[in-house]
Amino acid sequence: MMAKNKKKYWRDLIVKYAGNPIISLDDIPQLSNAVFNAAVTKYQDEYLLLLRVEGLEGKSRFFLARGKDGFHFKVSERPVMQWSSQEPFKTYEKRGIEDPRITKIGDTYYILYTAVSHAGTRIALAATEDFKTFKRIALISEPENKDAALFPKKINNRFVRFDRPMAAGGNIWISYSLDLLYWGDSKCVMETRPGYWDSARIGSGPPPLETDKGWLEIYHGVKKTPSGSIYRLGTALFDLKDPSRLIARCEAPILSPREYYERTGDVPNVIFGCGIILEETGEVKIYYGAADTCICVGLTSLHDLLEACLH
Ligand code: BMA
Repeated sequence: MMAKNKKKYWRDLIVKYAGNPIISLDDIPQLSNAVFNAAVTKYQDEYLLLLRVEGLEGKSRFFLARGKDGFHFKVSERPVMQWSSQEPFKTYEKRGIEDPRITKIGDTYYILYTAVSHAGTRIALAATEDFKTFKRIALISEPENKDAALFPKKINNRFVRFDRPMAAGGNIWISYSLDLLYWGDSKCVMETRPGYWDSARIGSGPPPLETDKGWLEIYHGVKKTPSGSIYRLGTALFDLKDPSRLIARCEAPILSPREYYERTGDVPNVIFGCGIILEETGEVKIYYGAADTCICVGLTSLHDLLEACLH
């Protein structure tokens, strides 16, 4: 066991909240298998998490958790979104819905999530204005695509998203749309790096943050080892006017699985971030799933994230 005061030379940029995990299976009011990969937003005077909860049968649905301080949450009694019973969603959500990301545009909170079926994974779009009624809008990709993060505003009159088609290992792409329904003009914007911690696969995390240095994206990178994959988080910066142009990318990850709850679970050694909150003070909270088993939060600042990316 490590001596209590031993300096942690391997400490990451992101500081893990001492009360992690903030949500685990015991907090879910229905018998379930795991809770992980939550989207986050602020609504009225609360933090809301849209939680991916995997049931005992193995399929995921979304519960909603509410909290006042960003660290303590109460989970809804029932799921707020299940796999759909209405076509065309019914066919493509037969194996559940996963990994939501929330983006607010105007008064609407858009939810991009992964629809899972025998046909593979597709990106799906839903929306809510009050977190009581959730309306499905469309399936917006072909298979195999997932990890979609919608930008919080239109750029040159078009909606913009990052996504991750499962080709050539798994790289991050950008696509554009006039109406959120039909997407195109797609380009590969960031690739895996041989020899690096993000050598096997990468995918976008939370919706990009607009900063004066560019669009800041927290992404996950996967490295394959003889005993399985390791999922970590990193930063990348894209041009404000042309978000397909990568300006900078971190060398080292900003968050790695090191704690027991990140190393041990249904899928070991996983940190998977779908949610980010930038506070008015410049503090950043990153919500992440740990080991596909529980939800944690990590803390840093916008300044430090940009520094890590640029230098
Ligand atoms: C990814 C997604 C995530 C999951 C991660 C680690 O491909 O399926 O939902 O957390 O793998 O298992």
